[in-house]
Amino acid sequence: MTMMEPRKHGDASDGTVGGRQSRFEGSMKVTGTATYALEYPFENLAYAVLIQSTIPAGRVLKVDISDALAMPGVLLVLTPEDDLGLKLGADWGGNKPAEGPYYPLPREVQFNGQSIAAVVAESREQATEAAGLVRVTYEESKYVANLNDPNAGEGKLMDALSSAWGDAKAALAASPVRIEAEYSTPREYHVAMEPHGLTAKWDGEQLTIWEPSQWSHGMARMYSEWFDMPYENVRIISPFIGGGFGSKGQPLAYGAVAVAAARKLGRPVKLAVTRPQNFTSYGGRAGTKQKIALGATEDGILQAIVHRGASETSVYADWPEQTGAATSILYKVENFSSQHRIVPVNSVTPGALRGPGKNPSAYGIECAIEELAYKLGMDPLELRLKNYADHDYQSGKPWSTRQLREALTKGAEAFGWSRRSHAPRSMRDGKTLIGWGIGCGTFPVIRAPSEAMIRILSSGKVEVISGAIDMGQGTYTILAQSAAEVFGIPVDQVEVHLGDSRLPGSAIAGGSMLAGSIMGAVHKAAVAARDELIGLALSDANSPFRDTGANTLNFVEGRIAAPRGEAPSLTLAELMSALKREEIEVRRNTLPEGASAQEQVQAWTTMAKVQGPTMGDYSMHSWCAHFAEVRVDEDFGTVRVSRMVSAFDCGRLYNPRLVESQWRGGIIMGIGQALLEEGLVDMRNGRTVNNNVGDYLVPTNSDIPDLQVISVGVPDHNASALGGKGVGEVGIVGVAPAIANAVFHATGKRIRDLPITLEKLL
Ligand code: MCN
Ligand code: MOS
Repeated sequence: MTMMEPRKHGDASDGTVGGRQSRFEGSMKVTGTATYALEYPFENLAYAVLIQSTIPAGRVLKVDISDALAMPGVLLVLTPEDDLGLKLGADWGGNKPAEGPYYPLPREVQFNGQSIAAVVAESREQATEAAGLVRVTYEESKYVANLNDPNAGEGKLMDALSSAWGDAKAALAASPVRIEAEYSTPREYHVAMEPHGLTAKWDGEQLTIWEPSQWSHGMARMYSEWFDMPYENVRIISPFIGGGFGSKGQPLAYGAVAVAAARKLGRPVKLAVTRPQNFTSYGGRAGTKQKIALGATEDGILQAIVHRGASETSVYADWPEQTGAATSILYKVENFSSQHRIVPVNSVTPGALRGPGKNPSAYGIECAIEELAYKLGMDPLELRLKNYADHDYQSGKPWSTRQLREALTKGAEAFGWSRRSHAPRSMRDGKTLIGWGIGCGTFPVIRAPSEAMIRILSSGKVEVISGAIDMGQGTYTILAQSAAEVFGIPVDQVEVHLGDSRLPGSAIAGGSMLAGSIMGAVHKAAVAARDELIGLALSDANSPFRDTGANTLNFVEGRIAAPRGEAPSLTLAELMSALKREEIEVRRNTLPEGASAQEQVQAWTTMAKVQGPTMGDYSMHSWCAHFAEVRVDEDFGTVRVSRMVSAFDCGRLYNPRLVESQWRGGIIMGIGQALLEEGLVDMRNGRTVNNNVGDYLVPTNSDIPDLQVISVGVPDHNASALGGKGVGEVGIVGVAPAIANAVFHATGKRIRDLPITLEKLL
């Protein structure tokens, strides 16, 4: 089928790479037959419940557990008194800290909502009841509630995340047109539908953990280090995940507690983190602040960008939410200076949340660029095109591919941008103010080595086997498409097995790096398996192809044939039977030839071999341009997003149906970020006040208008083996500024701190 022919759902070509195959596991999920981590049945299961600190900083002086222990069914109460015998583990990068013990239930309290004790009982109800009877006495100390706390301080300058070229200060001072503004974003949370938790089970020296995971191998490695045991002895099982968005990439303190309790009791232990506890058991997106100054000529040529940003981190670990990440690569600018600081506060260490860094960064620069457009009296689309970056000014490297100009122009055309009238408050529908705004986004192409196994079975089925993760983004489906294409078979003849650290190694489902990485490995393994089969078919005495004189075979429409039809065509099953083969199994990885076993384990279990976007000759990123229309009620200040058009360059799309759904998912989260989401901190005690899905607002169906998404990408073979760039995160990046810019256009009010709520507008 050529590109020009329309594809209907269900076409045979839907099952090849580039086809619109629906998600395989979709029907299992909606009919309830997909088993999630906490749904597996176990005999003799015990239930653990966490107890979290109620002060922001200090020390646990005493934990009185006598009443709890006396409750029926209670098996164990763990407190800071208990040495669980754990060791510190290495970080994501595999960097080992100094040797030392690890206390998942520490005596030192570093934030409100830190796990400090746990109760294990015969039932969850009994454990919960008993947990309420544990009495903790603290010694409180001084704390910093959040970035806005007067005691927060300047923080620490992150040199590695700061960059400069030209002379930004001088160029800014000399610029005839300047704007300067400060933007801020609050703490934001993942709120995945499936809360965190696990079941841990020991069988002698073997540990099995059923836990939702974005990275089965990395998590197995971290658990093995905590429990000081061989990596091979830990198994993470995670075939289905109810959303991760960055929160399920590593084991967390509660995981260590459950595994330790299971070891102590000699029973499997299940620990379900409650929804409120989810808000402090791991970090969401850090609160950020950034000041941006832009200088330009009268006709809108950017002369300088000066950027100073900060994000909050915890008092015990550094997590930078890099506010300058997109600032440095979106526009052509000869004079640039950006610095990022991290400010320790008493919260759980923040973490990766869809589009980390790029997301708040794009919020700042994309609002600032429109502020400049209004100051210049220039169409913000024209200003963006005028300052289009022909190469990466930060690294000095050429773009591998950058269809951002096409995204801007095609997006504008589909949106009807040319019908806009420039002046704020100039478009209305009765009492409703209408505004239009643009926000560009970007996300780097990140790559990691991966491994895959292909098995051709005598039944003619082809199995794809990898420890990679599908948390809803589509890994099962695209891998089946990849193998189906190589073997020329219908996609339902392929079976994909994922989500188990015992299976071949894989990149993390994170940093939008999995699809490109694992597709490369599966493609390589499938081609190698096909080649092995061809070799057998041409040489085996029992093969009908042996005497054809052909030197290869064609795999088309489910049949294998010699190129000039010198022999009858066979199905895979018929050929396997002719060859008297039960199975052909091939394992391949994308590491350099000859990588040692140790290097292989390091590649799957740490970030040591991950490649950033500018490590080669090119600068490689995905790009997008969002066009938002808002309708603002003039009397009440309520904002509705009424329409969005978003155009993307993510290279080649392995499955456009799934990609569109990824993009829409990101855009929906971006709408939430713009209008609803805000982790509220009680300044009196550092507590997250709205720690539930009733009070921490995320968008629902009625908040989401028609979202038109357009692909303007071209295959990028520098970025990945099959030409795709990252998809999963770029969709959220640039949405919030597009909406903030539209709100300004509608109302003439510039809201620089998210979310844009009605009280800020009135
Ligand atoms: N894809 C494609 N063509 C490409 C690239 C990707 O068809 N060129 C499609 C595939 O269906 C692939 C999906 O997009 O499965 C995502 O691919 P990729 O961009 O490589 O991202 P990852 O597989 O690494 O997934 C992680 C990414 C991240 S980092 C977050 S955060 C996020 C996201 O995916 N979390 C998600 N999307 C999510 N979607 C769901 N349903 N749930 C989450 O938690
Ligand atoms: Mo995504 S935030 O990198 O898991």
